[in-house]
Amino acid sequence: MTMETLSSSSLLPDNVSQPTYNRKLLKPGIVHIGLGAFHRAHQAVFTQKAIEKTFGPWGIVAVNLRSPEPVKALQQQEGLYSVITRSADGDKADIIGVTVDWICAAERGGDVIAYLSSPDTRIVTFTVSEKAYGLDPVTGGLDLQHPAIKADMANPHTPVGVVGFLVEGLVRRRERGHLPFTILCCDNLPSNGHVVRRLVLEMAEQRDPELARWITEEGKFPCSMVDRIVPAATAETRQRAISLLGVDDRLAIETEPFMQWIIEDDFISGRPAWEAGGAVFATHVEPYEKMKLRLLNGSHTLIAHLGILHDLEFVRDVMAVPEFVAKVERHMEAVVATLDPVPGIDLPFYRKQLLDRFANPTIAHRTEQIALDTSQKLPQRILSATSETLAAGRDATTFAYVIALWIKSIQKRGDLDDPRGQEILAAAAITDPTDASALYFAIPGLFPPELVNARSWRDQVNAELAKL
Ligand code: CS2
Repeated sequence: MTMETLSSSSLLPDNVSQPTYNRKLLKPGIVHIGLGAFHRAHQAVFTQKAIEKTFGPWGIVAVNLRSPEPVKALQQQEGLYSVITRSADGDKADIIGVTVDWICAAERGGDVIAYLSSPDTRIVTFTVSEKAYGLDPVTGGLDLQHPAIKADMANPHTPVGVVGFLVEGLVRRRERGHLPFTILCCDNLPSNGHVVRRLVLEMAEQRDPELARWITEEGKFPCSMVDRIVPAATAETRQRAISLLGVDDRLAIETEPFMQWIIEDDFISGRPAWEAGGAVFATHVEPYEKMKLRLLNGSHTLIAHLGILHDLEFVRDVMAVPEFVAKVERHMEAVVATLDPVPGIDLPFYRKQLLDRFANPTIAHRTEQIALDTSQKLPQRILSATSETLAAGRDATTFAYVIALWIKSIQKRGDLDDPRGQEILAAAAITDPTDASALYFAIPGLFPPELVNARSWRDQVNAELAKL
């Protein structure tokens, strides 16, 4: 049996579901860039639920920028894969069928541009990770030294990066008299729509100020907050899929039951009924983003480095140590003081729910996975909350503790998977006995100036380091 025959089989066990719509009638309407685990368990699942409720032309064209592997697997499985939801109640698998085409951009960039130019494409979503945007942390604009930005400025018709593809797609649409597509960022960045809008406009301005004016007038970049814990798949995931489905699914992933998507309802040419999957449409998404980035992702960063220091492989292992849970709770307490009220959210309940999600014994979320690219994650998860806490005259020890954990985990491992890894490792190689974190604070743009100048908070970082 293949995924294809499985998806139309009438003999599925109760804990396996298949798409309830006719896949053959599904037309492409969304291009998604970044075919990672997160997209497969989040936007694709919401889109399937939307189509099941209200059928429409919202098939997804899945684009991976560099690696051809997931694209090949999708091709072999005719766009089908399974999402295994794990909880104390047991495992269940949903076969997802909303993906209607698949492209590796590094191999067939022209086909990506053809889709982006088509009036049938009404929305472009993307999950490419923080480091892929070419965002200068100091200016908030384009980092002209970023490899993808450099390449796309030099060769705009054959883009390699996400901003380059968006701009080239918009150029073609304008030439053909089509409206722009709605640009919907699904990465963990604060005000993610505004961030991407600025990057797209800056690149467009370099190409043609008229193009930038057109995008300013016609373009839409709704902000969105995305949430679901989706660990990278392992050999065990694949084995679990075989026992649930009876089929070897190369793209199977496993995740938790919780999923959340808060979206600014600002689309140019319609959208799927994502609310069918529980998405919430809001006028202002920023309060939700801030809450999630600081409480969930900020705690994740704390847990990840704490875990690495204590040789704990998974988030759940850290959460099994009461002393470490107390550190997470202390952190959340300090973070909550930086948040405005979030409409419809009971923050004490949200916090409690997070502790339970982190502790989920069926989810194997590696601390090393979360520790990847920490330099790109600190600003929105830790540093902005630190600056606000200090400005309000409150205690910021927990934030100093997270920085100390990060520094200590780098020193422990001696290597680092991070776009600023070389500079950071150079800082880790020498320790000034009078100011142990000094060289980290000297790395340009890593910490905002108000924290570089916060002498007593930096002393706290050193004090935490000494304790570790
Ligand atoms: C994690 C996130 O890897 C990480 O940095 O903090 O991927 C996290 O699991 C998701 O944002 C949850 O929605």
